[in-house]
Amino acid sequence: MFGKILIANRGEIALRIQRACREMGITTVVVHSQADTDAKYVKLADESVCIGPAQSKDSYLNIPAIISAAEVTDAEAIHPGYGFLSENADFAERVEKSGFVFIGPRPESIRLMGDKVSAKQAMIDAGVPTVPGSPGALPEDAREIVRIARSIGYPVIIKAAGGGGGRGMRVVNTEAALIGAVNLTRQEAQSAFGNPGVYMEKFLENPRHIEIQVLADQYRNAVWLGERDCSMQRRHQKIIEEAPAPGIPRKLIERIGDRCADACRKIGYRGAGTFEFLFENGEFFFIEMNTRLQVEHPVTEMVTGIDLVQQQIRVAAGQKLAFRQRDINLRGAAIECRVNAEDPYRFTPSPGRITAWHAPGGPGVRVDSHAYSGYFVPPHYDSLIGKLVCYGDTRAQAIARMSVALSEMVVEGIQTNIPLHRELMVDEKFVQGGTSIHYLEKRLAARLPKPG
Ligand code: MV4
Repeated sequence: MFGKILIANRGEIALRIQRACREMGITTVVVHSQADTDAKYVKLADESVCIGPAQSKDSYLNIPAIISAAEVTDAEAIHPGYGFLSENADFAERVEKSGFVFIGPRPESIRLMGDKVSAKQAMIDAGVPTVPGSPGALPEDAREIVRIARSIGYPVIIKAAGGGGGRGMRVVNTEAALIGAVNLTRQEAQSAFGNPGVYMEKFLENPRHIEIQVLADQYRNAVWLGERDCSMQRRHQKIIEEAPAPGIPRKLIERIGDRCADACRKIGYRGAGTFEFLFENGEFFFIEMNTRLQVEHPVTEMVTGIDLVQQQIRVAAGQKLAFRQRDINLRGAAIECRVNAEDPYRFTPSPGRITAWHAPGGPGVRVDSHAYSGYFVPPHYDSLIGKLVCYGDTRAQAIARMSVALSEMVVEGIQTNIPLHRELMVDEKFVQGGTSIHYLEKRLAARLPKPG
């Protein structure tokens, strides 16, 4: 096992990784920007290294500075967390070429999944169901593109091979609009991702977003750890996630989970990963695979009892998975509310000093946050300041615990989206479960503006 790990991230996930390391007796080095120097989680680490100014490109995305920090502190491995460099295959490669272990998949796996066309082909080859669409990237020839769209049937969606997470996509409803849309998406893809490749899929109008968590070691052992429903989102930003996904028959989930674990074995995947699916009319359709730890990993931890960060570290150190699929028991229900420093009505960021912070507690309540009374939320990064995660024997109990937790929680000095979460915990459709990816935006549009 490693003696020392460098954490190449910030905020709640830097603290989450630090906790996992301490529990395992591993020393931690945290790298930080000038904006994060005084944060308590930075002081709490065994060592810290300032790697540059506040702007992410000069610090958390500064590959040479991070590798130098690992060299001067004698770290053995680097955990990238989520966001920043976590899905950068070149970073993973440079980490390994410099003699450190990258706590994540092999660079080739990151690259395979980073190109959404090759990712989809890999899933087709592995027997994972995908959205009906073009065989690979679209050709240049306009007549050929028209023919493909006719065979799929309108509406279709054009997606950039280099995109993902909602970037670089365009819905097309009619043949008249097709070629213009393809050309525009190509141009945007070229300038945003340096890759003009685009592909076409049937556009699913009202799906849910369901994802499967997987974990694999380097010896082709792979398991799936249940699903998460991440349909409650706004502009591709998830705000509530839960496990299990309400109302989906276990048999269907088990079938898709087994396909995902098979796919991991087939491609020689190592580490934690997430298969993203759209779920509509009782069917799963693969869209993308994320090759990192995700923000919402705690809901999976709560229903499986498995510490995903510790497992990532173990498999990165070359250990074999200590359990098989039959050892994994999914129990109860868990819900996560992302607490963001933002205006709960206009969604504009609300950085600044937190003057009062009271975190809730009690049975089945977990708070993953680096915030505290007196903490300054810097304006340079993501607005996530914490995650409130509640577990119950049933979904109803998890919701009840979340409602109580939200009622106890106090954050003063900045605005947060806690009022929105309080509303959603008593929302009839949320309580019923199974809403689509469009539900939150529709509900927000119908919401009365803040009084005053
Ligand atoms: C789709 C889709 C409908 N049909 N693909 C958006 C994020 C990216 N991961 C894929 N996305 C979508 N792909 C087909 N064929 C609808 C979306 C989509 C979406 C997906 C998941 C969660 C939220 C979403 C919000 C809008 C659109």
